[in-house]
Amino acid sequence: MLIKERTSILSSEITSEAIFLNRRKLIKAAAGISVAALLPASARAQVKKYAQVPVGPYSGALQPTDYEDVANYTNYYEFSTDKKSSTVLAKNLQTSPWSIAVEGEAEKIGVFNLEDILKNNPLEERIYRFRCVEAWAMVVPWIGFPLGTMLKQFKPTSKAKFVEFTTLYDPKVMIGQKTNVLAWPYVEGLRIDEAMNPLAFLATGMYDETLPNQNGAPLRLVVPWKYGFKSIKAIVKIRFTETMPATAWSKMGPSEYGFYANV
Ligand SMILES: Nc1nc2c(c(=O)[nH]1)N[C@H]1C(S)=C(S)[C@@H](COP(=O)(O)O)O[C@H]1N2
Ligand SMILES: [Mo]
Repeated sequence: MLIKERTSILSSEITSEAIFLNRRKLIKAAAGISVAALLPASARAQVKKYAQVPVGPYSGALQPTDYEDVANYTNYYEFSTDKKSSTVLAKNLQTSPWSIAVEGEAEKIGVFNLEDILKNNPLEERIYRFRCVEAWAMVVPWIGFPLGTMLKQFKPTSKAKFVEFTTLYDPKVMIGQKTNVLAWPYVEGLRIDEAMNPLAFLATGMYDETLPNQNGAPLRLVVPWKYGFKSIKAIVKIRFTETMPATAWSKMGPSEYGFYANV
């Protein structure tokens, strides 16, 4: 598989790249200046919540990709297989209030409000080079919290060998679910030790902003050593299992998208 890494800065990116780095400096200096004014228009339009979040311990010293590229070239088959269409189509998704069902091999199961989960999981920033879309590695400053820390709060039993994640099923809004490009709802999974790896991350934001809907709001997985398809968006269910979950992509193409496919 061809991998195109965007390590060189394109001329079109220089402005926002400079703005981004400048913005970090401003944040670090806690200068009380309106940093929102420096953001690209699309980012400015979003709720600004996360400006004071500390950089996490596993971040790389990497040049972030242009925000516009990360937000406007996505894979979200619930809306469209076209990488540029989900930006508009996903605007109709209601991401608040949001609850997550926790099921299976754990002591603390039930339905939890995302807000309550966030109270127990302080946000940090992780700058990952991430296989966002096949053949395209982007460097994204994610905002969120480690997956493993959250999973432990549900006290998985010794039978919990895997974790299965499920995306919302709502074909009225997620119009791509009216087609059969994938088996809906989208399901992904990790072996429990992969899930507990400190790099595995749950994102609620990126570039100091609330996560755009097309990138998986309100909660999406980021597994930087796996192909993009593992990083499931709009999670509504987490299930601890003894057996390997049947995932949407492994049903579609088991040889190409196997459960353990690494980058
Ligand atoms: N629910 C859901 N999650 C998903 C997908 C999807 O179609 N639906 N696509 C996956 C694929 S194939 C990739 S490459 C990444 C892309 O993440 P990005 O769009 O934020 O770059 O999301 C993954 N998560
Ligand atoms: Mo992908």
